Amino acid sequence: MIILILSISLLGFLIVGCGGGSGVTPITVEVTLESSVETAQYNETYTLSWTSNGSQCYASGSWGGEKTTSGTETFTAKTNGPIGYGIECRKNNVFAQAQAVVTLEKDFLDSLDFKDEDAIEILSIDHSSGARHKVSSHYIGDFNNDGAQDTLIAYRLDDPSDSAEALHPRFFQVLGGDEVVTSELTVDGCTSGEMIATGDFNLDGIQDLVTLPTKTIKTISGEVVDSNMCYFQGSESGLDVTNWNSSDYVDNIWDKGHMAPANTFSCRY
Ligand SMILES: [Ca+2]
Ligand SMILES: [Ca+2]
Repeated sequence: MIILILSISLLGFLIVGCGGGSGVTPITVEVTLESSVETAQYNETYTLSWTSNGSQCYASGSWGGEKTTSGTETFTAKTNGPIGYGIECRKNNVFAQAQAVVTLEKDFLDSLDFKDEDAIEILSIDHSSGARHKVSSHYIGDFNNDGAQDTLIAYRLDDPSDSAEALHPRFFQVLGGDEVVTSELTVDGCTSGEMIATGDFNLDGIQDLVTLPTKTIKTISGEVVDSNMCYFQGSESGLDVTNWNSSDYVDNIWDKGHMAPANTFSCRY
């Protein structure tokens, strides 16, 4: 009997509720969100604009926080790929949402810069157009004993018009510290740029490097490289290659003094 009474009471409430709403204009909330561009290149700025008749708006997705009910906000493209922005506005308990997607495009050279900060170019390598190219190896260490990390980069080209360029890697040194110093190391005759080993070979307390001969990694075009060992001597001014001689450490050649057969490694010190 108690259950019956409660049911009747609920039914009565529902009828009153429906009847009372027929004369009230329902609240509607709208919001629009637009980007100034669909696609933005690296470091390009773009603007989001939004407007709503709601009383409060909140951002979601790649931005956040409470927003005014209409406004604009400018962004700088730093990452890569599609990036989504959402906004939700409300009045009382009625909500509306809008989204916008901007596709950011970024070259490989910019791929390490994710923040909206000034980027400093520390190395730029010019070569003939059309040549394939790659960083064949790199090594990080302290080459001048100043406590700051430095980098040696070996860079290979595959230029069909210049076989010497394809055979010999180029080397670039980046000395770290408060002021980054970049330079190309001219290592005439060096054909090894795939594997780098380190040690203090002359026992002066400063790290040295050596690129090792290899037959397993070739030039970009697939040519086997008859490679030698190329020494980079650490010094207070960075890696020093002035004393290196391409005929000192040679792989896969006849040694003049010992008549070693081909495919035998020969090292003269
Ligand atoms: Ca250093
Ligand atoms: Ca040394």
